[in-house]
Amino acid sequence: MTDDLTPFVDTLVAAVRDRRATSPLTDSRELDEPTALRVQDAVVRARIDAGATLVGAKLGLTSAAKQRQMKVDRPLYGWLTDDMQVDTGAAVLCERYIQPRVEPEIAFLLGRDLEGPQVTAAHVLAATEAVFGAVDILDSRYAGYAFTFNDVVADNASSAGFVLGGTPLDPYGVDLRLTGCVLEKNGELVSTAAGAAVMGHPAAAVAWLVRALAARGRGLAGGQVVMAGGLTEAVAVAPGDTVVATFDRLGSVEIPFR
Ligand code: 0L1
Ligand code: MG
Repeated sequence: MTDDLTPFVDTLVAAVRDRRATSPLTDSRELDEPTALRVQDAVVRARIDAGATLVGAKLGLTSAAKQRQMKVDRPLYGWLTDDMQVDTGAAVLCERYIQPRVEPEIAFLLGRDLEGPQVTAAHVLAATEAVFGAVDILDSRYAGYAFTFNDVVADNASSAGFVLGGTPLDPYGVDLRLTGCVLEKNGELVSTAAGAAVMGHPAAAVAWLVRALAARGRGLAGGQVVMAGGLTEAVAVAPGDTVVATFDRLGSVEIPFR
């Protein structure tokens, strides 16, 4: 990390630590995508240096619903660490976050390494040990989720938490394009979607990630979890809310927020 990126990294690390939103990095300086990715790497490295373990990756902005909501027209990715994982049904303290939102996703547990510029959805399915219904807990470090694409890349794709459901399936035992999902908050229906909302097939989204990583000489490792991106718009949560995401055949994920 060159010295000139250190203020960016420090700003984002402090925002997470202090649970205080900051203004977009691009308010103070231009930030291109390669530089934003270097900031992302350094932010994740800081988390690992503080004791966390890298356990996977997440895609963001892979559905039209999410792209419309965030006014961004292409996908991005970030990284997951073990301290972000929450058990389904466990209460989540909102005070851990700045402005939490949730969105239902399909997650992949890789059984073996995946890398290369030609990887397709078929390769992803062949390398997958199990698929899960999941919920992504987002927490932009930028006030009001107001950011440019490169700002949110630098902010590790708003990564903050993730919950895997309790009914994993063999990826060949389910047509993920057709996997329906119902998102409810406090017993009220919020939105519905099917797996195809994510780049036509959630495994196609993971393949996109593998190809994007290959362009940087990287890949995914067996044992890692990959969240394929929000099927619906993200929903804000506050203490007292309970969110339930119910997936066809993959069970449900419930999160009581305190
Ligand atoms: O999981 C995501 O879709 C993250 C994308 C970043 C934009 C956001 O914070 O919603
Ligand atoms: Mg997400």
